[in-house]
Amino acid sequence: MLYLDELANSIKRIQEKDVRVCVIGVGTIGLPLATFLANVGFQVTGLDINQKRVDEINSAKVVYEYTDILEDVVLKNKRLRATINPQEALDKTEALFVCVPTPLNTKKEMDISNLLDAVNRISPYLVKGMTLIFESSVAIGTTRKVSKTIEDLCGLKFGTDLGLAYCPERYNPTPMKKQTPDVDYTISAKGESFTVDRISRVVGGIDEKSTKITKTIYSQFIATDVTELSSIEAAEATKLLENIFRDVNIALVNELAKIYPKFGLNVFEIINAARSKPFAFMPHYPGAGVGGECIPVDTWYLISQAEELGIDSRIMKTAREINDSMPIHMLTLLENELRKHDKELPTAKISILGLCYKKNVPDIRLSPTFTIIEQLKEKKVNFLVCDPVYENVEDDIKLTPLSDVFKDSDAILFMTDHDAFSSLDFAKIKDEMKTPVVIDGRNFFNGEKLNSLGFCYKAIGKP
Ligand code: SAJ
Repeated sequence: MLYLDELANSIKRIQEKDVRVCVIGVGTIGLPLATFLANVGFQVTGLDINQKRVDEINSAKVVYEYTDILEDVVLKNKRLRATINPQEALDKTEALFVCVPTPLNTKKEMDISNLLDAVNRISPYLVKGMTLIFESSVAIGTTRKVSKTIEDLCGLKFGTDLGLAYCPERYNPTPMKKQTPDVDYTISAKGESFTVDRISRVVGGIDEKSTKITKTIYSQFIATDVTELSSIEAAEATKLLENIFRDVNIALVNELAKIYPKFGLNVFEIINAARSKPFAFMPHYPGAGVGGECIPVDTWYLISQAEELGIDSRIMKTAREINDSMPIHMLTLLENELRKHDKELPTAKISILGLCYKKNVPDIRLSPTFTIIEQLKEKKVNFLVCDPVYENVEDDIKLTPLSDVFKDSDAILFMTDHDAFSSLDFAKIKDEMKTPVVIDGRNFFNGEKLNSLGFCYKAIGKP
């Protein structure tokens, strides 16, 4: 088995793809990983608790950015199969990847119930020689803590019987088919798109052997680097830094977006000017809020840990506060504009464009739009939500088609900069609306053009 074999032999077998692997949790993070592992030749089993998801995978009917590769590995060469049965999934398996969600609980603490559930399901089937690799974002020290639970459950020891490593996911949620280059990254990446195989990774193991085995596996499908770190904790901390760095820098420009317009300055002009500096500046953009299961979550992991250490992490807390305030800032801009038309919010009808937390990505987790909806419901405001990118109907949010969302509306609240909103016929929309107010939360529209059409255009970060 991989971890107990001579390292050179294990590396050789990995390079020959003569190792069965299992990905536990084939959701947003796990399925792309399973797809790329199978695509380079590994026999892969995806283990999930959701039978519907398993069926979608086994019929390659999952709509996501790698559907074409999924069809190959599931239907053509049959190297990827999903199941809800842990015994079946771990049979003859030597490397296990754990990619289950680690959201926040209501007290903004890390919730590892999915991790513990996965651990309980697989522990009876763990055998000596297996290597476990965790990808889920976690607070520092969590992987080692969970490994102790596994040892108690299966009676085997990491670093003796089992290999253990942490290789944080760096999944870049991307739309189905790339319509526009990753604007954020254009400076350094020249419009390159960051697919799973083009995103370098870091890995930290319980020992050098675990690190080397893990690095070798990822290197089979990652075209760029896989950096070895000194410990599991170093890898956990790296992931947190990456996302907290983004959260704090977005908070900075969100704060500037409340200040600069008071000087009659457009913050986007300023950011793009600063961006012309060839070093030491990475552009981030203000907007209607920070959503998704990553950026607004990972920062709280470290805030809670710092608190336990008696350290008051003021920058991180303030960043969370500022980014969480942006939907409210949108509403303030809206109320001010409506008042210019002798309208008060409670009597207005609002058209919200965008439920997804990010451009062109069908994902509504922790979307800033939910804060808007909560506030409007509290104020008993009549509103409609439109999002052409999001299809799920299960949610209690009724989506209105683009063709009907503007009728008798008093204002458009623009929350998500989907490409699907880029060819709106504003001349026609103005005729449908009662009060032509537009609040742009994503620097998406040309304000002068809208004003020339008789709209009252107001945007985050602009005077
Ligand atoms: N946002 C801004 N201004 C910006 C960039 C983003 O307001 O300049 C907002 C977005 O609109 C969105 C939120 O922040 O609501 C998060 O978007 P994102 O693109 O920053 O992040 P995610 O959650 O889609 O993916 C992030 C990425 N992390 C980093 O870029 C450091 C991704 O690489 C990670 O793999 C992912 O988190 C994760 O899984 O951790």
